[in-house]
Amino acid sequence: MLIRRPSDIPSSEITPEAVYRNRREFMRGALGLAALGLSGTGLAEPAHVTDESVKGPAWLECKIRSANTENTKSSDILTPYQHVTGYNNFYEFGYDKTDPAKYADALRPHPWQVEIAGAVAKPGVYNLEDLLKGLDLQERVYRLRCVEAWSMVIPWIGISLADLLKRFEPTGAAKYVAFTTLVRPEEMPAQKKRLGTIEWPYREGLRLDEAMHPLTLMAVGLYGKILPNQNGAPLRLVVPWKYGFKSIKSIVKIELTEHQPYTSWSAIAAKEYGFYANVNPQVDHPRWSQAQERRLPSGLLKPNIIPTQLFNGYADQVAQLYSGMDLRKFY
Ligand SMILES: Nc1nc2c(c(=O)[nH]1)N[C@H]1C(S)=C(S)[C@@H](COP(=O)(O)O)O[C@H]1N2
Ligand SMILES: [Mo]
Repeated sequence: MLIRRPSDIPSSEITPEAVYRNRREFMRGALGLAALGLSGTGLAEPAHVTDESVKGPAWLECKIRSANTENTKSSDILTPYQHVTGYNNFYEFGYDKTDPAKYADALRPHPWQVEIAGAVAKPGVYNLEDLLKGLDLQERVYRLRCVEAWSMVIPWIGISLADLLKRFEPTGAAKYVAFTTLVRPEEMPAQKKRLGTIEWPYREGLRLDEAMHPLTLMAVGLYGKILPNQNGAPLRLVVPWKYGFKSIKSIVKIELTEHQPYTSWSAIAAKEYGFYANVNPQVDHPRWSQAQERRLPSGLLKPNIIPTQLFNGYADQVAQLYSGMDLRKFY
C-alpha cells in the first residue's frame, strides 16, 4: 500500500493509541490501525503485513516472522510506523528528514555481504544469510534519541551483536569494534556530492564491552517487517543508550580493532560529537541543551516535549560500563 507523508495524515490517525500490551494488540493497534487508516476497534486478526513496498528474500521474511517476542515489553507508546519510516537521518540520501523515504528505494539491499575483519579468528566476507544462520531473531522495543533532541520508540527485530561477534571469535587484541556503511553513489545520491560534511563511507565504532552488551542489537526489521531501506536495510546497529548517530545503517564491514576507530561525526566536529555519545541530559551539546527532547509525533499544538533521561533511561543496565569515567570529558 501507499505510505502517505506524515503531513498528509490527519492527527486523529497518527495519535498513537496503542500502548504496548502484547504482540497481538501491538500488531493490531500500532500497525493495523495506523497503516490501514482505521480508527476504533473491530479488527479480528492482527494486520501483519501492511507495507507492501518493503519486500525481501523469502528466507529473511520467514526468519522475521519467527522472531522471539518474549522480550518485547515497554511502557512507552510506540511511534507510529509512518514517522519511524518517514522522518529519518540517512545522509547518504540527502540532508532533509524526508529525503531518505523519498530516495532510498534506489538502494539494493539484496544480495548483501558483510566483511568481518581485524582481530578475529575467523575473518571473511559473509553473505547476510550465512551471517544470520543459526541466530534467533528477537523483537525489542527501544527508545531512539537523536542528538538533535527528538526521539522515537521503535519495535526493532534483530540479533544481539554479542551473539554475532562471538561467531567470529574475537582475539585478545580486540578492544573496539568499527562499523562501515555501504558506498554506492549510483544508489546513494548524496555520495556523489563533493560538497558535504561527511567523508564517505559513514563510519562508527563502539568499545568492545559496549558492543557485547546485551542491549546492543543488529536490526534487520522493524514493526514485524523487513527493515525499510531508509532505516538502514538490510543490517543496522541499534545502541539505545547512545545518541542516534552511533546506530550506523546499511553495514558492509565490521572490524575488531585494538585502537579507538575513526568515527564520522567526531571527525567532522570533535567538540560537538564525541566517541561515546551516551545520552546525557546534564551534558549539553555546545549549540543546544540536551535536557529535553521532542517525542515524535510532535506538532505545533502538541509538541510532546519530555525530559531526557540519563543513558536514555537504560542507566540500570549500562551505567556500570562507565564507572569511574568523567562523562563530561568522555561525551
Ligand atoms: N550510514 C548512516 N547511518 C546513520 C545515519 C546516516 O546519516 N548514515 N544517521 C544516524 C542518525 S543521526 C540517526 S538519528 C539515526 C536515525 O535512524 P532512523 O532514521 O532509523 O530513525 O541513524 C543514524 N545512522
Ligand atoms: Mo541523529
